[in-house]
Amino acid sequence: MRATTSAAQHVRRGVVARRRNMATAAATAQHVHGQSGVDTDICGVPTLMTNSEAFVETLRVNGVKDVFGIVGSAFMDSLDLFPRAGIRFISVAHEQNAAHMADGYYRASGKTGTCIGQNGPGISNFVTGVAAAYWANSPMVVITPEAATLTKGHGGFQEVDQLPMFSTVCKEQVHVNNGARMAELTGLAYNASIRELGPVQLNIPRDFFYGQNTFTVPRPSVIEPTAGGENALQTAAEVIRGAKNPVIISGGGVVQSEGGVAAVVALAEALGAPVASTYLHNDSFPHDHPLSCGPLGYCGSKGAMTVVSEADVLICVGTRLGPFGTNPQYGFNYWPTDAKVVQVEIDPKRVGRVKALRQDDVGICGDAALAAKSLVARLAAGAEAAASATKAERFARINGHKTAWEEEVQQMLVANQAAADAEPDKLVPRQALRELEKAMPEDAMVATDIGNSCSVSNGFLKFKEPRSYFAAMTYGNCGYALPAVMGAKVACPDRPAVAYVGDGAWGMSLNETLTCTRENIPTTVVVFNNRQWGAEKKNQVLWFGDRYLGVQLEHPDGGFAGIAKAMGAEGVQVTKLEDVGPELQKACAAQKDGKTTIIEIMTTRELGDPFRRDAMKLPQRLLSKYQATNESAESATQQPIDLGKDAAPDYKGPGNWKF
Ligand SMILES: Cc1ncc(C[n+]2csc(CCOP(=O)(O)OP(=O)(O)O)c2C)c(N)n1
Ligand SMILES: [Mg+2]
Repeated sequence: MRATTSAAQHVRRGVVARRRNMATAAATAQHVHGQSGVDTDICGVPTLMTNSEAFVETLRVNGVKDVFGIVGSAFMDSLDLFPRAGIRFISVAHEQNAAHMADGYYRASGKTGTCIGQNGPGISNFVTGVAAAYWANSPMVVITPEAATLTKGHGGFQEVDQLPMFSTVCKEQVHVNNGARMAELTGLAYNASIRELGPVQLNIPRDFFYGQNTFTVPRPSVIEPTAGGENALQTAAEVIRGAKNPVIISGGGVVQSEGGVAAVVALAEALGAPVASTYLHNDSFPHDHPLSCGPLGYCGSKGAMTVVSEADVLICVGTRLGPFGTNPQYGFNYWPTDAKVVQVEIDPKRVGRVKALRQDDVGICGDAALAAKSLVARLAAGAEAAASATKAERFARINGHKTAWEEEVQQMLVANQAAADAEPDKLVPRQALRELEKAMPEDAMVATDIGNSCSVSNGFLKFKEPRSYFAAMTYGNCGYALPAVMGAKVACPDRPAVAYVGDGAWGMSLNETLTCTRENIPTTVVVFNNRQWGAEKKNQVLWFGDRYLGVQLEHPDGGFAGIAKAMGAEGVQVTKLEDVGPELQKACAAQKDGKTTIIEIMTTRELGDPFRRDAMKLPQRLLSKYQATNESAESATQQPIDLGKDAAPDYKGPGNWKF
């Protein structure tokens, strides 16, 4: 009885305080980033609530509309409130994919993604997805209900230490050490995700979802980004002013920052500077802009690499200059060692970290859009840039490099015609990729997986708008693309969502086809079926004497198209080049009717360049029993020995060793 009375008093006090606070709420609403339209009346008002109510209300005022996960008793008391708080719970097939969905959700919308799961196994299942988001710099809150405080350490049901496993893949870890701090610490996690641009863990012992306290839900607070230090910006502007051949490299930070692409376009046009995109950030500059050169890095544009190789000043905006965007490609060490580098990077830990900055280089710790705008203003304020006089001549040279590369790509499309002729019912991967490129709807969001066909697609995916391309970034895990683009589709339901996946990797995510149909997340998946774990087989082709081990795949009759149909989606097997484009367009149009389609493209076993040439060596063994595995040269053909033929055996035991 007494408890009830005091609860009522608290509630009454809460109401009075809330009224008093309304004027303040309106005045500071503009500081709330990305959650326009969210009713934040409750913020700052001490209110008696259950711990679950405090948790859910804090999610709500942080603009959370969608949460990905798998149901579990640990957080059921809060889950029960989601619908009334306007939060959709998207029930998935595997928690790893819930994390990828939260990642894709952010990458498409700019809004922090959220995932939740059951303590123990549900949470350890998150790890791969969170690591991928960490390397994609995607803000998300990973909510990890934990074993109860009074039993933790007893080795009870579903118990695992949940903080160490995320310690290096989250930017910040927030542990709720008392139920009364539920609102404070939940709010802190959302603020941190945006500030740190990455995943933040919110670890909540499951008993803390119960109980009641007077909570003050914090108002979301976001630190305003800045262009960078005054000295660094001015020094950079002078370096750029003196450049004869400036080249811009536009990275993921440009996609992430508000107005980033427009600011880089303005900088490029002011200087007549060509723009290359960093590795797998093909949406960081409009491909149809005359100064666009295409992507750097693995399977990227040699035209862009040639342009970069000729620069005297490289203006690298919104990038940590990771190795896969600067290492040699196509045997071409294109990074100009004597060019001056200006690097704009928002994370102070990553300025000059991967590519060291030298004496004449300039590191700017700032927001990509604001820094680019500041550079444009500083250039306009002083003497004319040296590059202004040579705009036309440089433009002609850039165009020459771009055209030369396009001609080379055209040649590569037919490089293995003999093998293609030997398998007339199979498509050459690059030819299929070109058809897909031509048919891709302009506003599509495309996610790509890890594998050979997906990597080659880097050269065949072009975008006009940012937040359109979600490749599995440097974490490089197979199984990324479908769930990532599903998250993007939830955030942007009116845009076509397309995933490119290899047949091996598809085995890791095809279970989410069930989620697409059940949760009405219409998506199109293009599966490149080459009957092999191709990217890894390429290593065995080049350096291991075509001894195939663990790389050959077989699939059931009816293939993945059949499996898709059994899961309630549309499924189609494509064996003719002329069907590729129309099938993609049909599937994207069908998304408007709520349909998910798996397009299985039957390709030859042809393989593109290897991923890790930088890390591989020809084997030289020491023990006599292994001498037969020594190799002295790369494969002369560079292609699998079963290209255009029946599958070569997987050499798993002495019975079918090659020698
Ligand atoms: C989770 C995970 N496991 C293993 C790997 C190693 N790996 C990289 S590419 C690849 C082969 C991918 O094969 P597939 O999806 O069929 O595409 P393909 O290369 O044949 O085009 C593998 C196994 C990885 N990157 N991620
Ligand atoms: Mg494959």
